[in-house]
Amino acid sequence: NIPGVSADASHHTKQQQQQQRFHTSVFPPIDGFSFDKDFFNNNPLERHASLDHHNPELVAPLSFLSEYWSTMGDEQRSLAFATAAATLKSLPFAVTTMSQIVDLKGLGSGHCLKVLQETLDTGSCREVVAKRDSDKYKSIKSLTGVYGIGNSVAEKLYTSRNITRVSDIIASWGCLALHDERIKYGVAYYGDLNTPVTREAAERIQGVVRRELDQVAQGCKLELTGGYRRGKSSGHDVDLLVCCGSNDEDGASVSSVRSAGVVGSGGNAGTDGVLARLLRRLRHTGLILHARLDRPPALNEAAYRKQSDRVSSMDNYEKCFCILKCPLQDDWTPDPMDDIQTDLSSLVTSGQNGDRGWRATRVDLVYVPQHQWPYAVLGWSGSKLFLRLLRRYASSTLGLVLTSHGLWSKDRGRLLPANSEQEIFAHLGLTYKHPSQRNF
Ligand code: DCT
Ligand code: MG
Repeated sequence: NIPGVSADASHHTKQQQQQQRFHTSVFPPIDGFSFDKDFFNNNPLERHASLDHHNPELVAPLSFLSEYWSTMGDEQRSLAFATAAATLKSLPFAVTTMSQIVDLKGLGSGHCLKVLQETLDTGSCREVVAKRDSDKYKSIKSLTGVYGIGNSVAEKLYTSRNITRVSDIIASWGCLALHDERIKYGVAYYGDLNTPVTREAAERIQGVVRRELDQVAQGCKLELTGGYRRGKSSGHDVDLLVCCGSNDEDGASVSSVRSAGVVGSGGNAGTDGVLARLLRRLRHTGLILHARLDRPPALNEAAYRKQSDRVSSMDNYEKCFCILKCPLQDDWTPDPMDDIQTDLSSLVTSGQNGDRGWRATRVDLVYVPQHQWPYAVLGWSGSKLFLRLLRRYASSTLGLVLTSHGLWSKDRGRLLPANSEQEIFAHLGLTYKHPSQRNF
C-alpha cells in the first residue's frame, strides 16, 4: 500500500478519469493508480524508490551526470543530479511528456529539465555523450577506480604527471611518491576490485567471516548491509556489521557510553576488541590481502556535535577496511603461506594470475555495540542519498540529530533509544520504509 497512490482506479468511469486529468494534483491517471502530486511534492521521504522502477531511460542520464560530478570531485552538483534521478525513480508511472514532471519537487532548476527534455525528444542527451567521451573524465574515472586514490590525488596525477591509466601508475611507480599503502593493493588488484561483487560472492564472504568470527566470540550477529540489503544483486564492496551483544564486555574494545556525551565503539586503545581478534584470525587463515583497522577515539559531545552538524555519513565505529580473498568455489581453502609479498611488482604478478581460486574483494567490517545496532543497520543500509535526506529532515524539521549511532534532541542531547529500524522511523514520525524502497 503506497502512500500517495490510491490502488485500483479501474472503477473510475472514463468521464471521471477525464475530469481527473484536469485536476492539478491528481495527475495523470494510469492503469490501476492515480498519482497525488501534492503528496509527492510535500513528502519526499514518503516516496518509494525501488530498483525496479518506471523510468530507466530518463534516470540513466541523470545518474550518469551524478556519477560524473562525483568522479570529478563536485559533490554538490553530484547530489543535485542524484536527487533528480531519485525523484524519477519514485514516480509510479512512466513519464512520456515534460508536462507530467515540470513542477515536481526534486528535479532542481532548469538543467535537469533540459537533460530530460532532450532525452524525451531524441532518446539521448548530447551533454551526457560529450562528458562520457571526454579524455579527462575517462582518465579520472580510471584513476579513482584504484582503491586508495580519491578525486584530488587523481586530479594531481592527471594534471601534473600526465598519468591517465593504471598502467601509467605501474610504469612510474618509483617516482610518484604515492605513500598511501592501499594504492599499491588497489593497483595490483585493479581488475578484481573493479569487477562487481555478486550477491552470491558477498554471501560467500559472509560465510568465511562467520566461520572465523565464531572462533573469536560466540553468538555474534553478522549482518550483510549496504546495497545488498536494499535488494541489489551486485555491489562494489561487502559491508558487514558485527555485534556481539553482551559478549562485548569480554575484552572487547567497547567504550561507548549510553548517552549523548560519548559516541563510538573505539577509544579503548590497548584492549583487543572482537574486530582486532577477528582480523588476526582472518590473517592467520590467509584470507587477508590488505587490512586497515580504524579505531577512532571516542568523541566528546562537542566534537560529536561538530561532526553531526555536517549531516555527514561518516560514523565513529571501530572498523576494518579490508581486501579479502573471496573464494570462487565453496570448497576452496586459503593457503596461509600464499601472497605474503608486499612489493608492487610481485603483487601485480599475483593480481594478474587469473586461476587462483579466489578474487580480491573489498570488505568493510564494522563493530557495533548492541544498543546502537538499529541505528547502525539503518545508516549502513543506505542509500547514501536516502540517509542524507533522512538526516536533513530530522535536523531541520524535527530539531533532532540522526547518525549511525543514535537519535538525539539537539537542545538537551536526550537520546531516543530504539530496538529496531521501525522504532527509528516512528521516532521520526515517518511510515516505515522497507530497505528495498530506500534506493534513492
Ligand atoms: N556509509 C556510512 N558511512 C560511511 C560509508 C558508508 O554510513 N563512512 C553508509 C552509506 C551506504 C552504506 O553505508 C554502504 O556504503 P557503500 O558501500 O558505499 O554503498 P552501497 O549502497 O553499498 O553501494 P555498493 O552497492 O556500490 O557497494
Ligand atoms: Mg556497499
